[in-house]
Amino acid sequence: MKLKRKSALITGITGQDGSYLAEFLVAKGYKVYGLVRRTSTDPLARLESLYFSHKVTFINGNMRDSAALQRAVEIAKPDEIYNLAAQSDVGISFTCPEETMEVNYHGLGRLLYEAMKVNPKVRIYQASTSEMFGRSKPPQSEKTDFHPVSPYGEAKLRAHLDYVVGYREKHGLYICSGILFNHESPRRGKHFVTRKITHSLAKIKLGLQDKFELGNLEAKRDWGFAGDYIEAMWMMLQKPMPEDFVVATGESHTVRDFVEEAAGALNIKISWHGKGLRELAKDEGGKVILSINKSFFRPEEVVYLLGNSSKARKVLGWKPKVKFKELVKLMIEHDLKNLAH
Ligand code: G4F
Repeated sequence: MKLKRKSALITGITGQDGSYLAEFLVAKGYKVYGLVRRTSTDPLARLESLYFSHKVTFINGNMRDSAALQRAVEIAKPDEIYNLAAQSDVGISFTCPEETMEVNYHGLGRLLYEAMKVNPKVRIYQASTSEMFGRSKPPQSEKTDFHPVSPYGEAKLRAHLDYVVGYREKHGLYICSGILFNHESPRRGKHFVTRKITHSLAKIKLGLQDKFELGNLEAKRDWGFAGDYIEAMWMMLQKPMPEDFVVATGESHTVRDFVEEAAGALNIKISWHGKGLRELAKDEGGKVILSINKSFFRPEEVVYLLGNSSKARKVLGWKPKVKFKELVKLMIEHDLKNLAH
């Protein structure tokens, strides 16, 4: 007897995680549908091979539009939904708090309402985040209290409490939160700090740029590889009962460490000079390649994130494959290769 192919709907398919997840699910034999928001720049840049091979069905729409979400779930008739669409920039959430709440919180409410009408047994993955822990003391696990400090963290926490925990307990919906710590890759947007660093340093190495600017160098993040993390999303939805999981490497580094590792991977020897807003990094010839700009600091900062993912390792059998040094190296190699063309 031929088994029915599973259908998955991915919101946020055009982003870093969405593009890796779409490739992963296509390889597993899923029928994959992706919600695509209209933008003036090419939204499918990360998905070209899937687009031209017609392996994914793209559906126009966005998280603010109930009619579009209704149409998307009616077309996809999903067995699984991965809600990755978000205003995902923490810094921007301080200047656009309403938009952040609208998309990251109310958007999930609209999606659940439409999805449950089409298939009450649908399994839903919600992209929750370590930003919800905010000021909580590290290491952070599923048992740690939430203390978000940004509008982004607050919107994601409300979505987690009202729609993930709330709908699971009150309506018996199969929905899980993946509480993912920072995850990066060559597909990361250049406004996030890791890709900003690798892309800027690769340009400096090739003589295409003189210097770049950063904000807080002392913030600590638990950085993993996005390609590893999307597998955990899928694993969560294969369990008989829905549960929430922290996904992290268990290793934390400062932004400064990331700069040093990336410079090292390019054979740029850097030295630090000065303090605070006047701090600079110079190359071995004494040229300033990095300075601090106050405008990249946030009104409130999450100082230290370090995840304890022992539950995901034990219950899902998940573990990260790419370590910090390897992650930096693969991002640097990608940027160097692309820029050299
Ligand atoms: O790369 P970031 O912008 O990532 P952030 O704020 O940690 O958020 C990312 O990870 C979250 C998971 O914890 C996701 F939920 C979220 O959607 C996003 O993917 O900043 C990392 C750190 C911050 O402490 C920031 O203040 O880098 C610091 N930083 C220093 N200079 C900078 C810069 N961040 C950015 N974006 N640009 C800078 O010039």
